[in-house]
Amino acid sequence: MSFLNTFNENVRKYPDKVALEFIDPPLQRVTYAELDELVNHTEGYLQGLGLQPADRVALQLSKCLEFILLHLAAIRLGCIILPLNLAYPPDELKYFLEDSGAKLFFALESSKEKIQSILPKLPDLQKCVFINPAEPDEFQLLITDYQLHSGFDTSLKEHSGLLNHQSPISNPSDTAIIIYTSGTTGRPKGAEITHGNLKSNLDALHTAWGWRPDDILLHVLPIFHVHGLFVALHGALNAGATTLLMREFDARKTLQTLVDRRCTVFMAVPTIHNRLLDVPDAKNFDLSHLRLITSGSDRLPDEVFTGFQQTFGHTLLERYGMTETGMNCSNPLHGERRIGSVGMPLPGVEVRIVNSETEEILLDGEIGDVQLRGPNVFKGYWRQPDKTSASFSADGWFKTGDLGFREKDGYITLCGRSKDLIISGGLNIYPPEVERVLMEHPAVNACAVIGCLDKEWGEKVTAVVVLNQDESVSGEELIRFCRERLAAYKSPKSIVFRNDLPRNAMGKIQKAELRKEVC
Ligand code: MCA
Repeated sequence: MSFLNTFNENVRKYPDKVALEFIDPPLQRVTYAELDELVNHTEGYLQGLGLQPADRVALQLSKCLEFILLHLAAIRLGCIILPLNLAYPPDELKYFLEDSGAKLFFALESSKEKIQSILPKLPDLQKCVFINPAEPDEFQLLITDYQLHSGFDTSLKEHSGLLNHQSPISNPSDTAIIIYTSGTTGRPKGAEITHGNLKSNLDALHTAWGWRPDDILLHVLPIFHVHGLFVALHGALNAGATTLLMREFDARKTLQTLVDRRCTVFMAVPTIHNRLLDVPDAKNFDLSHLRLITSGSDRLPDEVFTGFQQTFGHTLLERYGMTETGMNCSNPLHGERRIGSVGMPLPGVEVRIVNSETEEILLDGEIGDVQLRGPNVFKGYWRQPDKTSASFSADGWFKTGDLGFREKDGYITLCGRSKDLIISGGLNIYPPEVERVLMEHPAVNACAVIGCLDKEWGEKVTAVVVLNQDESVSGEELIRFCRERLAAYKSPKSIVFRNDLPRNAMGKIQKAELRKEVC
């Protein structure tokens, strides 16, 4: 049982149809049959390297064909994929590789110098392969040449027919992917997402959004997150649709491509939608042929929702998801897409709103903690049973950390978070992680990291800092200090110095108060 079974069927049904096309250099285009053949070769290459089912394979690559081939091939082999954000600096990267016990690591040739020093410190890592996506022939050579020497014969597979190509995975509870998420305490934790999670969520979205084989998706998101990888890329491959991939997001080029290539589906985060609205002649791009434009990963501001209606005549479809659960709720494809609401639970997903303290189920309209149950909910945090059980209620519901309410007609509206979390440009940032780094600076006595509302990013990471007596340090230096130790998107965009921080009687910093004063 794997989402790849549907992909395999699509290879048989639409062999000559374009599956993937990279629309910026290096330009690459592969049909379903070609993609399948390349994945076969890659699978042989990985097998030749000695990979076994359940081995972890880490990918810290840009958006490139090599990433997709390695991802699909490793999953076919029953391995566990670890997609890693390119923004992670060596310190963070070392933690992810070590914690997951990755056996094989694919990284960018351009990162070689930066990351080489951490590699010998990783006891489980057997091999690191550097990839240069600017030279696609090198990878082709790697996977084909390797097989010539390893004796793995993919042609046998091809002769046996694509139809017979079945994923070895049969257990839906097997982990397919680990994605690291930070938390309010301790180091980031790896969310184990199973084959069953992926498949059930894909099926639910396929129906809810009416995916069609003649869809053309313009894909502008990174592929190391749930949104770009599972919702967009898997969604299109599962439907037998065509995906046009833009390696780096560019607002004008996005609008131009949506028009020129007659795309039918587009998915993005609010920051990207906002940038499309900011293109000076946005109104001149006729997007009327698109059948679906979705928004997720962060709250969709009302002005972006209405701006899209006014500028493009499109009502954005807002949906709600999380790394641990995939997609939970969606506004309807047909029917009212309600401003400010994330819509209704997807088929198979149950949502309940409970009182934070008593876990008593609340009435419609009452605000409480959002909890979820369903086949989309992850298996647990990698090797962290305590954190796993803490994230579920006693009767097995996943605690999202979001606050919300249900309307009488079933629509869910989110209205805050019980977790200390900032979302910037669709990326989650946990303040304690940034605070921990700031506290390592010798001049810092106390600090609090908060998200200030921001038109571009949704929320802007802001650090409020109290310095030790007689110490001085500039905001720029503190930002630089953070950027050396944290991904740049997590590092504060501004630093505010204060003599003290507002605290309650227990000594806990009152962030709500601080937000009112500083933002
Ligand atoms: C880039 N920068 C950011 C962010 N992205 N700062 C804060 N928040 C961000 N999200 C900073 C860089 O560090 C850099 O700083 C400067 O902005 C420009 O970097 P660049 O890479 O050129 O940025 P960009 O191309 O303009 O990227 C903005 C973006 C990107 C296109 C909005 O962040 C993006 O693709 N976001 C989508 C993330 C996503 O897919 N999230 C889904 C997670 P400097 O110049 O100072 O070095 S999955 C999820 O959330 C759940 C499951 C769900 O429901 O989907």
